[in-house]
Amino acid sequence: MFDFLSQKFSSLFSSLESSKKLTEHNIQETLHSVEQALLEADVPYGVVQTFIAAVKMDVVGQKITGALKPAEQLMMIVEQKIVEFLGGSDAAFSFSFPLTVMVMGLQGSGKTTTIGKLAYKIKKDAEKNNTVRRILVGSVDFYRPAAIDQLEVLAKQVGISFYRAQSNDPVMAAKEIMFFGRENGHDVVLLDTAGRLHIDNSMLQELQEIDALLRPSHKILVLDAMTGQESLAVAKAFDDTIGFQGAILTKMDSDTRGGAAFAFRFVLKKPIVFVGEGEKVTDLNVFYPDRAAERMLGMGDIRSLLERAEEKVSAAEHEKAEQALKSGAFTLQDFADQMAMMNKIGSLSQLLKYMPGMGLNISSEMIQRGEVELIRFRAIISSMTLKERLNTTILNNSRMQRIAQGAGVAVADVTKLLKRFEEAKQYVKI
Ligand SMILES: Nc1nc2c(ncn2[C@@H]2O[C@H](COP(=O)(O)OP(=O)(O)OP(=O)(O)O)[C@@H](O)[C@H]2O)c(=O)[nH]1
Ligand SMILES: [Mg+2]
Repeated sequence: MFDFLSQKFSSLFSSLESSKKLTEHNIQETLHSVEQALLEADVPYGVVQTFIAAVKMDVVGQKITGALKPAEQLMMIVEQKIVEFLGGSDAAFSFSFPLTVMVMGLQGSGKTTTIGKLAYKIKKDAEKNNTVRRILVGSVDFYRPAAIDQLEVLAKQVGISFYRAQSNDPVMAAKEIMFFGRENGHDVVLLDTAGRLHIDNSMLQELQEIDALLRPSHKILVLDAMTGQESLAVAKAFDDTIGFQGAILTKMDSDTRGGAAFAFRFVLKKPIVFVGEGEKVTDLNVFYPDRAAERMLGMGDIRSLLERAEEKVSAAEHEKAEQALKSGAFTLQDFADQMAMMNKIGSLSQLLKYMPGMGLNISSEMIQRGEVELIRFRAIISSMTLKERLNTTILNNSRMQRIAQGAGVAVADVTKLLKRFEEAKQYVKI
C-alpha cells in the first residue's frame, strides 16, 4: 500500500536531513518535490495544490522548538497533513446489527470477493467477542454468467449461508433475499449487486430501486485502486445518485500508485473503511490514516532523525545514567534499551518471513506499530532530564508538558510511555 509514495518521500526527506538548516529556498524545493511526487502518484492536481497550501500554512505558523530540527519538523507537518487528508479525525467505522449491506461498484472492482472478506471479518470479530452472527449473502448480479456461483463458492468457503433467488429481476431478487434473511433469523445480510464496465444510468437506476425498496442499513462502494483518478469520478456518480457511507478500496496490494486512495477522503468527504490487499478472504484490513501516513514517509528515515535527537543527550549524562543502572534499579533507560532490542528482533522476523519455510507469525503491521512507538518513546526519553529518567515519580503536569513539547509529541504519548514502563517494571525483578 502506498509503496510508490513511500519510496519517493523517503529519498526526499533523507536528502533534506543532510542539509543542516531549513531555508526559504530548501523549504520551497522540498515542497515542490512533495508536489511532484503526489502528481506522479496520480493524485488529482487540485487536491495536490490544496495539500501543499495546507502544509505551507502550517510551516509558517509553526514555532521551531525542542529536540527536533527544522527539517524534522517539516517532515512531521507533512505527515500530519497526510493523516488529515486520509481521514485522520474520522471516528473508527463500525457496523451496527442487525446489518444489511448493499455492496456496489463497477464490474471487476472486487465486489464479490469483498463480500466474502466482509463476511469472514464479521464472523471472526463475532467469535472474538463470544457471539455468533447469522450471516447471509445473496447476489442480484444477473448480467455476468457465473457471478452468483462465485458468491456461493465463497459462502461455502467462509462457512456462512447463501440464498439463490428464484426471480431473475434484480429488484425482485433483492426483495426475496432480504425476506429469506428475515424469515430465517439472519442478523447480517450482504447483498452483491451487478457492476458495469462504466457508470451507466440503467445500473444506477437499478441500484436506486433496490435501495428504495430495501433501505439497507449500509451502502458500501467498492473501488478498484488500480483505476486511478477515474475511480473518483465513479465515486462521485454513485454518491450523487445513490449515496454511500464509506468505501472499500481493493487491490491495494497491487502496484497502484495510490493517488486515488490519497485523494478519496478529501474529494468525497467520506471514509475509506477497509482496504483489500489480496485475493483471499483474510485480505481485508481496517484502514488507519495515521499508519498509512507513517508508512508513506518511510519509517527508517523518521527513526534515524530521532536517533540523532537522542544523541543530543550528553555523554556525561549517559555516564551518570550508567552508574545509576549499576546500582540495580530498573530505569527508563533500561526500558528504552529493552525496547530497542525487541525492535531488532521484530525486523529479523520480518526478514525471516521472506525465507521459505520460515512462516513466523509476526505481521509486518505489528512490527511497524512497534517501530513507530519505539521512535516516539525514544524521543520522549531524550527530552527528559537525567533526574527524570531515574525517578519518574517526579513527573508532574508541567514537566510532562515540557517533555512532550521537546519530543514533538502529545502529553498522552508521554503518559502512555510511563504506563508501559510501569508494566514492564512488574516483569523485572529489582
Ligand atoms: N490482488 C487483489 N485482487 C483482488 C482484490 N479484490 C479482488 N481482487 C480480484 O479482482 C478480480 C475481480 O473481483 P470480483 O470480486 O469478481 O469483482 P466484482 O466487482 O464482483 O466483479 P463483477 O461481478 O464482474 O462485477 C478477481 O480476480 C479478484 O480475485 C484485492 O484486494 N487484491
Ligand atoms: Mg461479482
